Amino acid sequence: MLRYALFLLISAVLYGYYNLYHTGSTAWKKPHVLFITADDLGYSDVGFRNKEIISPNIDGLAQEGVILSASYLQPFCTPSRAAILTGKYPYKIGMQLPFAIDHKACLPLNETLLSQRLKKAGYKTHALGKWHLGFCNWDCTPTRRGFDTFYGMYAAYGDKLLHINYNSDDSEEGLDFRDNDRLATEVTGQYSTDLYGKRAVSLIEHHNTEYPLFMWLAFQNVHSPVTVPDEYIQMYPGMDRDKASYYGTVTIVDEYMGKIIAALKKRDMYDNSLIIFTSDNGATLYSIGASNAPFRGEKSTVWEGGTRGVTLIAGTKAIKKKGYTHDGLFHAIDWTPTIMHFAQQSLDSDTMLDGVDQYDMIYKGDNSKRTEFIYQVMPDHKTAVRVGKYKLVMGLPGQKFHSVETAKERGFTKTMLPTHDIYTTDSNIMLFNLEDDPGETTDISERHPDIVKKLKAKVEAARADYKQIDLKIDPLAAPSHFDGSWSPGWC
Ligand SMILES: [Ca+2]
Repeated sequence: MLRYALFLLISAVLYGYYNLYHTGSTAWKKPHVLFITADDLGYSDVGFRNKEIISPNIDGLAQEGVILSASYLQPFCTPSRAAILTGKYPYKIGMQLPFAIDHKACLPLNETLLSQRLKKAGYKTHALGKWHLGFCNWDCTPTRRGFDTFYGMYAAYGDKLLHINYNSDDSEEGLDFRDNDRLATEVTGQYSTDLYGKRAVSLIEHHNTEYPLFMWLAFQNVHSPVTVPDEYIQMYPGMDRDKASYYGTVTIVDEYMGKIIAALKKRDMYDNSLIIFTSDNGATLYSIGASNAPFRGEKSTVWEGGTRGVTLIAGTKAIKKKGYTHDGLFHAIDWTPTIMHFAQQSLDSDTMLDGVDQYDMIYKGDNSKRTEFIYQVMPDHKTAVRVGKYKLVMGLPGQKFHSVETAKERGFTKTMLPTHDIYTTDSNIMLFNLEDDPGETTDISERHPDIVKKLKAKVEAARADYKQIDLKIDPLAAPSHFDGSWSPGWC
């Protein structure tokens, strides 16, 4: 009897604790959410996968958090960002293709972004780094899309010191860097990762801890051009300079990860933070040293190497089971519902998202709720779907950025290419068993016509929903219309 009473007492205490912890009672504050992306970072381009790379802070986070080994993104920057921030498949909202700087295009304004949802939930919201979701109209820009502040560039890439970018025909150049809406001419000559990292630390130092923080920090590194201050190249003595430069672009990001963690600790915010670190697509193998091993392919392709990301998530209080690798399926579109759950917010009942709430997967290591997903859908090529262990690829998996011969000329060795040549034939349909063959070496479509038929039906259903917003280059975007800068106001 006494034992039963004790059991009841413990149960009551645990239940109370659970409620306190999870149901948004005033005693449990909403976690700060830091969503940090490294642009074009390859699956193996972190220290915990490649011992040559110096990234102790990222490795430390991975060690104390959860590594998601089957975290999928999109083959390019724009659709990945759209997927994360909307919780919807980019092919359904016209966002499957990357934006050029002078494309008259914008992430559709009728979509509600994660930043808008979190702001409504009481978060202070900040966007730093690369936006790349359109800026032709002020309404497209981050400070009109749920972010209290913005510090960074509107377009895809640019010189990391001068912050200038060129229009599509290379006829004009202009500064692309804003501090909120203001053109930030004072940043010229300062390296972008330093700028973003320092601003991130400053925002944490000045954050009013009465409120939860949402920081969207999209580093420009390790995207090309592969430039980095010399001291980071010197950290890899004796190494080929191109390779050391690439590794250096990772190491400087890691250094700021350390500074951000230190700043959170100093403000007593760390234990109540959820830190997500992820790539946005696979590495481009043009960068010497970049690797998506053990996967095939690269950025822009629907091979695993183009779509499977380095992803980890850490949180002292927010995550119960940690210090391990979860191999369940996770997709970029799952972040919105998952983060909203961590933020103790229910989504409006009329919110139709493609993403699933993976809170239990992240929080306590449950199985993934996801058993299938669409990699990407295009009308006639670069299309793939995964159901369980099977992946069906339809059409050419990706465009050719360069030939194998060019790769060799640029010093690629066979080992730098992820176990196979990065290209394939133009076979229309390929089927892979990713459990037995994660490197996608062997097409088994002829052996399994029934599985091909089932997966093909899923692709066809998805293709029926495919739409793409018109990507038209508009000469009105040119910097000569805006005092030499890239600026909103031309659509
Ligand atoms: Ca990218």
